[in-house]
Amino acid sequence: MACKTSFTVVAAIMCMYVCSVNGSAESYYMEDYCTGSVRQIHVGYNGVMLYSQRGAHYENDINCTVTFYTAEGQVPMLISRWINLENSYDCIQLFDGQDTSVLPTVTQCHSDPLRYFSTQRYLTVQMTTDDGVSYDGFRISVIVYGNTGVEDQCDLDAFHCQSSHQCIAMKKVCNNRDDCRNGEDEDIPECDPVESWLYWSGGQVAGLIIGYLIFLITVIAIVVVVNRRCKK
Ligand SMILES: [Ca+2]
Ligand SMILES: [Ca+2]
Repeated sequence: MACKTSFTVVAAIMCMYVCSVNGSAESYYMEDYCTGSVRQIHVGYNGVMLYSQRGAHYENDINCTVTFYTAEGQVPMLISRWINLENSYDCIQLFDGQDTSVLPTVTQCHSDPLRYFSTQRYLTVQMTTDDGVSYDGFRISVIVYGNTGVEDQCDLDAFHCQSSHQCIAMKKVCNNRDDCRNGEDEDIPECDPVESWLYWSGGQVAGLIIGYLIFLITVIAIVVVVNRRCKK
């Protein structure tokens, strides 16, 4: 019976790992949206990741635009994980709408953290660069929030707990403690431990491969130990 229980636990851990990887946010790259026509990406429960490019540095002389949209009654929220742009020359612009026909709500040509709630279900992101000097760009999370017409009163370096209208420091997001009254700061895709681990491991593909290898070795070691004990 003990052996059966042990194998069930191993199987459950495997399932949890695979499910958590499959359930993490999908990745998109600004460099795929530079051909002129605005493209739209649906933001579902898991949120999405937006990178400037796949390689080490973004291209010069680009003008790329992508629009995120949510279901009715929800708004996209954008949080930068890191930004590295050539100061004053390479820029991100945010348009509160489904294209760039409205005036940009945010124009950022530097590497400060970026956080923005749209006021309705569309949010358009544009990246433009000049003809010289490129850095490593950005990684931005786009997640779904519940209500339209959000008035975000928090500072740029704070996290808005939407249901309780609290502002908490960004360092309290994903720290395994509920700092928002309803725990929203621990309930966003960024808090997924696998996702965070991949980020800190320094590269998505490398992180994914190393993560799977470590996981497989761990499972094999557990199976071997359990097997030996069962034979005794
Ligand atoms: Ca540049
Ligand atoms: Ca927290």
